[in-house]
Amino acid sequence: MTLLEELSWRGLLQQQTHDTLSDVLEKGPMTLYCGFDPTADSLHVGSLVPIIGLMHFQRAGHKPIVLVGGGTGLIGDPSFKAAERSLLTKEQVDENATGIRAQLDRFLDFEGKNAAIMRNNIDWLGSLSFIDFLRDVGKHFSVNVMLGKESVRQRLEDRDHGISFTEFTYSLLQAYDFMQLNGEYGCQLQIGGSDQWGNIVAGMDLTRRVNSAETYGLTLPLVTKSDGTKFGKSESGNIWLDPTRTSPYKFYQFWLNQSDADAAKYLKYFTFLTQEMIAEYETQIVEEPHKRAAQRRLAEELTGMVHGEAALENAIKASQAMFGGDLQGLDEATLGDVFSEVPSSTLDKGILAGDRLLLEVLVDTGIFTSKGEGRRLIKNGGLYLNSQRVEDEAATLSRDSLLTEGLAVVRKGKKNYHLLRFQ
Ligand code: 545
Repeated sequence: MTLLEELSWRGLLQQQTHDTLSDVLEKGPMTLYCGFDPTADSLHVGSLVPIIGLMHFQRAGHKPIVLVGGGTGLIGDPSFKAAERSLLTKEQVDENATGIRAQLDRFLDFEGKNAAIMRNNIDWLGSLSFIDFLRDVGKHFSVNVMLGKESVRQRLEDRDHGISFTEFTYSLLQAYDFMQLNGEYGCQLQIGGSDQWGNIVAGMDLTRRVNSAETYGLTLPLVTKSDGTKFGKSESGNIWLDPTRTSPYKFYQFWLNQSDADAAKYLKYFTFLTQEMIAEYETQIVEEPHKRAAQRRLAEELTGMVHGEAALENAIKASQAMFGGDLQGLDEATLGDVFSEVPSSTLDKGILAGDRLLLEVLVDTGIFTSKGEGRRLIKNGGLYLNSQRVEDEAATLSRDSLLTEGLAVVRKGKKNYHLLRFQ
């Protein structure tokens, strides 16, 4: 199967500028690029599609360039954006660029025969002179054509949400990058989400005019959800790749919670599983949907790829915690995450001196309405402290009752959790 056939069955091929692109790609290694503007200090799950696109190209022997938009990020891409954005400070863009550089670094191989390259466009855009830019670049662009671009149509029609000269010029900068990378590395292809079509074509035009070189463009789909809500968000906001913003547990849960209608599509988009394996998951979604095998695999592949194996193990363990799984070894942050919606009580650490009956403390915190209720539950084997069954109604509370530095988890029966926080 050719690379583009592979991208096509996965649903990753939105548009291409030339039907001959596949033939050219099959003839030999091509250098290609995709750009990421540092508009935040972390990438989110939406950025994964083009990243995985670059990975497919690299696996097929082509040479990917990851471009961090330290220059373009100072301007802001207006493509399909409803309103003008406020400028970020130079310090902010710089800081963000450092963050996303480190993230992008993990997905591609920067060594070997077709080693990936990472560049920042501030290196060439930062020193452009305005007069030279207007003479050497601007002259090649027709404002008439630019006014006809779908990506800025809304902004031109709606005076209340107009577009500044600054944002309107954005696509010239992205075009300049393609020309630059074509000159410096012989880069012949730019890929991006479908919102990038106009910018990609602008770069091809400029590269043809200035470098007399033929280049190509390819777009990938923007990820949608079958229920029409926005992909990449949970109740608590964006799903980021940065583990301090979205914990690996939350990240794992995000994928685990995808609907049956989306699970197979996302396995094709986001994993490298073969067509046969995904077909098996498709069958399982129909025949045994309650097992959620496809979602589980999706969550495992993505959490492993983005956060590594250790974080994946931890996320799986944390995901079992709510269902009676072992709690030992989970750190306080993860436990806080897992039990974020469970009632909790805050107690003084002094209470851990060793002479207070657990039973009494649980009555004081309202977990039991009476000692009698507590005794009955212990007799029936239904009280758990940190996933250990409490056998003795005379058990006292001590430092050993803690699961972590300041947490203990009480479980009544199968599913009734209560968190004890010690301060
Ligand atoms: C800049 C200079 C270039 C080539 C491309 C660019 C960036 C491009 C753009 N891309 C988007 C983006 O989002 C912010 C990233 C998260 C911090 O704005 N003008 O930078 C997204 N891109 C990935 C996909 C995209 C696109 O990074 O192309 O379509 C999302 O799927 O929106 O020379």
